[in-house]
Amino acid sequence: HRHKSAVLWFTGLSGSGKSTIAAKVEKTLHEQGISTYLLDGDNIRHGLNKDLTFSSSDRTENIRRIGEVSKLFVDAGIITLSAFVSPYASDRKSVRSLFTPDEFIEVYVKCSLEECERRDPKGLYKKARTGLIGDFTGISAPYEEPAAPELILDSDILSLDECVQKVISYINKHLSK
Ligand code: GGZ
Repeated sequence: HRHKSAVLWFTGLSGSGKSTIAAKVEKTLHEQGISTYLLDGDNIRHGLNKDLTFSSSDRTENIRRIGEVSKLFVDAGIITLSAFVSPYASDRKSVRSLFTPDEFIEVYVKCSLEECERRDPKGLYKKARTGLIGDFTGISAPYEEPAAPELILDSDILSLDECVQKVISYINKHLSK
């Protein structure tokens, strides 16, 4: 398969499944011989953006830089998967404006706060509830839902594989050359 490059911009609460879904989409694309790059907290917040906190202005700067990096990868012809909470609609809109309409695919990983908190894979919600972590998205900091994302993955209803399949189908339909 030949594909146009684009960024798949995964947004959603901590624990919604963004990174897990993005990683499995990436694996599936690799098996089809497509070159991809995954940007997530592990390779960005510990490197390029290690000077940034979770204040609203630092989150804005975090997303601005990630948007610019995503743009470089897309210009290099790579399908880029960016998985960040990206809680502010205006920040996501600014990133979108860097791309042509075909190149920016906003994927809302939609999961109830209740379910994210039940999963709590890193124990962060518990720390946020007890005040050990401040400005925590969903608890003490806002999450602005996307109004018109290209894709919605109901990750508290759909299985991981069903979420992955929805993304792959979208890519095959919209990005095939
Ligand atoms: C939200 C936080 C916070 C606060 C640490 N609020 O589940 P995780 O652990 O792996 O994903 C979360 C990640 C969010 O970083 P992002 O760069 O995606 O955020 S943003 O787009 O808003 O800039 C969570 C962890 O970092 N984490 N403190 N206060 N998430």
